[in-house]
Amino acid sequence: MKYDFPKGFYWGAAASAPQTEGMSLEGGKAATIWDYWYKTQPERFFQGVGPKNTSDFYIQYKEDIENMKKLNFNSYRTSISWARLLPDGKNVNDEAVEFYNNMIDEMIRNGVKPIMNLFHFDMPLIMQEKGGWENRQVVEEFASYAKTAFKLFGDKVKMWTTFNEPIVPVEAGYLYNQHYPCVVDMKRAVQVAYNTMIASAKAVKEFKEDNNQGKIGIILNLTPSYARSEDKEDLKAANIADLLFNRSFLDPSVKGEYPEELVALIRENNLIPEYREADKELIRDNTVDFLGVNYYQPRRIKAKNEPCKAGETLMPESFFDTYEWPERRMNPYRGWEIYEKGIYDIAINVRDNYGNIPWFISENGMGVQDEERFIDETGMVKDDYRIDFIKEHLKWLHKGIQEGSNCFGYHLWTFMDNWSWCNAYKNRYGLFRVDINSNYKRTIKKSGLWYGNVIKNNGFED
Ligand code: BGP
Repeated sequence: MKYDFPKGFYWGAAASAPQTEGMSLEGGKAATIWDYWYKTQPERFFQGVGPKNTSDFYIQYKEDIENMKKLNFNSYRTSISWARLLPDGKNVNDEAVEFYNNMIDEMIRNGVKPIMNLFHFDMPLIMQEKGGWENRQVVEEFASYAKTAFKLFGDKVKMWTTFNEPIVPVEAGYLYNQHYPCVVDMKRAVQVAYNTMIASAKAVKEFKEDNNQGKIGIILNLTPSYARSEDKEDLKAANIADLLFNRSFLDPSVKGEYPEELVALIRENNLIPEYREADKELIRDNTVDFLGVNYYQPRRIKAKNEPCKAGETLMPESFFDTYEWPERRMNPYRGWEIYEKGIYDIAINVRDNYGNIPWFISENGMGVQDEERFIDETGMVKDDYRIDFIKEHLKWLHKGIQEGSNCFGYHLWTFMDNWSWCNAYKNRYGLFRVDINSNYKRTIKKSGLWYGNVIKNNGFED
């Protein structure tokens, strides 16, 4: 069967500044929470590898963009580093402006449309010292950073996104002790989520006021919640997980309001954050033009075996249990379930419940450990598993598009192996292998050649 994608489909890959640029304390850049956390607790990072050099994109971006062109990319998403652009929070760093201008120009010259994101988990340390997203002042600082970025690069960049996976700093930083500041407190987590949403709406407002000709969106990791059974209690539990992890950003970003059920849940549990009266209007009037969806895995949910005990610390899992679907297939390295149909379910959900807003897959990919095992005699990683992974997801995406979902692109995570937060270089995701022990040398993988052909043909046969 032939899988043809719509004309003008956006093909490419995604990355972020902190995971690829390197030069994390050079070029005038100030520290982020990652630089600070690594300095204070290097043992939290796989094999002690920190954010300092990451994948050397700051130096090698020209060759990288040429490689993108060789694979026929027509688009690429990365982010601007807030701490690089405004190291003291106020004054523009000229070196950063030069770097981002050069990078953007290089992309455009090579026919690769830049999609520029403003925040990818990389809170500047000086902002975290003020309380990070818990402090409303930081929301204002973010809006002014967004405005600066639009002014500086808006003539060339026509597609912007406010946040990548804004729920992740909430979960990882304020619930599950996975990212700095390693707080475990649901009340504070809700405040962080709420203020982040306000920050996104304010950035959209700045963008629109700037009379910018481009489009602005947000990138959300949507993890469909599948209930164990049709039993009322299982369905209720799955709905709560969906409200907390998906709809908490999806609804206000696209529909301009929080789901009533979510507000009720938050209220019943005394978690209402501090807010301002004008916020409602701000969210209502500043919805996004398009949506980026990162899809990696579903969530399998069942009703709680035992109800929470009084006095127990409140967590999302106070409302549901997760379970292992007996038929699941796993990516054992990352510990994530592989469920390709999830991408189709998202496509249909966006079509039916979110006004069929233009959207694209902004991340999807497979992280594999010890990929050197698969290097052949020519030095190429033979990553057939990655080709299969992409292919199977694309088939389901294709079906969603055939059925009318307004999806305009597919971006793989990621173009070249990059630094994955606490996992550092444990799991590799790239179309290019990066040798971190040898000047970050890039070598194309089998999946890179395959993907380049898919793009050339705007689809594939299988
Ligand atoms: C997403 C992030 C990316 C990237 C990816 C892979 O959640 O937006 O930054 O890291 O996941 O996940 P990981 O690096 O945790 O393996």
